[in-house]
This record gives sequence, structure tokens and C-alpha cells, in this order.
Amino acid sequence: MNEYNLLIETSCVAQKYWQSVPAPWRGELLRIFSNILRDRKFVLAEQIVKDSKKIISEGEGEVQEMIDVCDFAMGLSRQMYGLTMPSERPDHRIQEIWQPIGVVGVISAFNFPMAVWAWNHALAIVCGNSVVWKPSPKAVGCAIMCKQAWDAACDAANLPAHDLLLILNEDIAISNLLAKDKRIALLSATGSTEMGKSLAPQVAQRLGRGLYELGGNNSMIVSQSANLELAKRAIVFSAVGTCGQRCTTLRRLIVHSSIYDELLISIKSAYTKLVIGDPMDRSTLVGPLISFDSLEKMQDVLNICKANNYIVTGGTPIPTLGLGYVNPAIVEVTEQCQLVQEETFAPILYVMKYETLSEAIALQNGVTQGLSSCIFTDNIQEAEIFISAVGSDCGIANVNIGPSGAEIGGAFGGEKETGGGRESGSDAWKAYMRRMTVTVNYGKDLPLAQGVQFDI
Ligand code: UN1
Repeated sequence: MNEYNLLIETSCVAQKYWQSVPAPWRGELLRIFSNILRDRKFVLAEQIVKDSKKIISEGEGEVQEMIDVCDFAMGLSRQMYGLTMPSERPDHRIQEIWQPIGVVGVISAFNFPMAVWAWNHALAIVCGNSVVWKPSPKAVGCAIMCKQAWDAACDAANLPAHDLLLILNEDIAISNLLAKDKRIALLSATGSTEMGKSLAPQVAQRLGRGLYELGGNNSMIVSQSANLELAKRAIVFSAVGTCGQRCTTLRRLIVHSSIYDELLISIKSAYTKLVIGDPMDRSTLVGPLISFDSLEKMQDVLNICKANNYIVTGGTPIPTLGLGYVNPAIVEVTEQCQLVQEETFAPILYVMKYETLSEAIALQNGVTQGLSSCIFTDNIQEAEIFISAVGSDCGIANVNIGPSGAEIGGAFGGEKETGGGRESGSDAWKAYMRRMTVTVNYGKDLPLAQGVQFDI
């Protein structure tokens, strides 16, 4: 507890200093940092593979995602614009100024052990905040390497205060401390919906700010007019990539009945050709699940599927390769039952049929989560309906692209039980600031708004 307090106090002191450093200088530090990341790309990616067990190409992609968001934040450092508004009062003007919010607490998960932190960190830093980071206990090595890279950037920039502090403590009680702590101006938490539901009320209790990126149950609608070859590639990458452990992983495939059989045959055939093995081997496409627990959970779910008479293809563990290795599974379901409603963090793809687009959209929206969604169609009306107000209810809705693998330029996050937060690109930076409305009177009189008279 004392150690925790010391850490937060140190972070508060760093933030006080950091908030008065001009934003373009803060951006300059991120430029130095992103160059260090470029130099260390491979070793960082290797550590990601060690901790998260994703394949090396995805590890390198994750480091690239960090580089991209740092570059984005550096550009932002001269563009954190506030609006100006006309005032109803003579000789007055109104303006918005974005101010640093304070200390940002970041809780991240094992599956993107560096990039999700980097999204938060880069924006928090350019906005003038300090960061306290509680990484996943499964990815402590990644956190230490990020901290070393950040410290190297601070040293190169001759910064007196190193404003990133790590909490390397497995205890869930630490997350609760962060949630309850008034000194944490913003708590950005990535993980399960269950975790979010336990942290959010504690943050709300003190009327603090929370940014939640929680569970997903992402879908793809494949229409009768889709390019099935493209769809197949997108399905396989987004369903089995990262061994089904992205929050954006494709979990539900909603296929028009007229092409259902054809598409299913082609996906099943692609699944048989998947190279499963050592994630450091460049020919591997699927590494192991993060833990034996995850494998067991996946097996439990598949057993229930079988008991429900759903057709299950794949899903068998491959102990000869090692702990956690498994064939990705395809489950043909006849309804969106309770199992399909839940996010199982493993490569299980539920496949179902639809007849009309509105039925497909209802299925897509008929779960509690709202992160990512997509449609494969060459019919412009279908595509436009899908992204219209009556279409997908998710934070991310793609056309002819799978639900995973977003670029950093857009805002990332989802609706409903995904938590509503937005990180990364677009104007997500505003969550890391407090909005100050400033009215300036440059006249010689004191008129009141709304014409109120109050003569003394
Ligand atoms: C996550 O799984 O928490 O869009 C993040 C994607 C990645 C980020 C995933 N860029 O799949």
C-alpha cells in the first residue's frame, strides 16, 4: 500500500511538471520514442511473442502499431485545436481550451501487451499527463521492455522526470485501488466485460472518468453478392489470427443461405491448410492459446456445442506441439443461443444462416457486446444500409474488410457492454483532457447572458 501510494504521488509530481511542457515538445519526445521503437522493433516483437504467444509477424505488427500511434500523437501535438464560438454579448468571445486531465491509469491485457498501452500512453503524454500502467501479469516482460524504451527516450530528451510508472503486481486489488483513487484522473481499462463491470462502479462512485475497452463478439455478414474469395481470406485471418484472442476476433459468421454451403466448404478447406506451430517460425499462422486454462475453457464450450447437436469441425488440442496448441474450431449453429452470446477467448467461429439483410443485421446486433462488425457485399445498397443508423450497432463497422486489424487512425472501441470508450486515432485524444470553456470580456461593460438585469 505504501509502495502504491509512493508510486501515485511520484506520478502526480511528474504530471505537474509535464503539463507545463509545451505540447510540441511533448510531441518531440514521442518522435524520439518512436525512433527507439523502430530500432528495437524485432526484439520488442520477440518479447510480445514470448508473453502473448502470437506469431512473430503479428508481434512486429503490434510494434508497428505503437510506432504509428506515436507518430500520430506527434502530429497531434500541434493540432489539439479548441473551437471558438460567437458570444451573444458585445465585446465578448468564447473559446474552448483543452487542458491536461492529470494522471492516467492504464490497465492492459495479455493479448496486445504493448500496443494497447501505447495507444493510451502516446495520447496521454501528448496531452500533458503522466501514466501509471498496470500491465497484464502474463506480459510483465513486455511492460518492462516498454518502460526501458520510454526511459531511453526520456534520457535522450534530457527530461528530468520519467513519467511512466509500472505496477508489476498481479493482485486484482491493485486494479481496484486505481479505480477508487481520486488521484487517477482517467482510468483506461482494457479487458473482459466482467472486469469492466467490477471497475466502472468504483470509478463512478467517485465521479471519476473511465475509458473502457471490454469484450467483443464480432461478426461478419456475408451476402449473396459478396466476393467469396475475399471473404474467405478475411474470415480466416480474423477468426484464427492471434489464435482467436483479439478483442476484435471474428466470432460470428452470418451467411446468406444461398451461398452458405459453398462458403463453409471453402473455409473448412482453408482451415485444414493452416500451419499451426511455433509462433517464432515465419511459416506458422496459428500459435498456441495463452494458457492451458484457455484451452480447457474452449474444450468445455465445444463440448456443450456437441451436446446441443451443433456440428463442430476442428477444435481438437494438439498436445504433441505443446501446451495450449489447438485446431481452430468451426461450429454450425441453428440459433444465436447463450453460448454464441458469450465471448470465449479462443478460436471458435460460430456460423449461422440468414435470408434477409434485416434478419442478418438483427442477428449481428443481437448480442450484448458492440465492438466490431463487417459486411462482405458488392451491393452498394446493402453496404450503405449496414453502416447506416439502422445497420450495425458497433463502434467499428467495416465493408469488405474483416472485423479485426484496425489501423490506428480511426477511433477504436465499442458500444454496449464493450464499454463505450474510444482510444487511438480520430479525436480520441479528447478523453485524455479536460475541456475548459473560456469567455473573455474585452469591453468596458458587464452585460449578463440571456438579457438578465442585475443592477447594483
Ligand atoms: C485488442 O485486441 O485489444 O484491431 C486490440 C485490431 C488491433 C487491436 C486489437 N489493431 O485487431
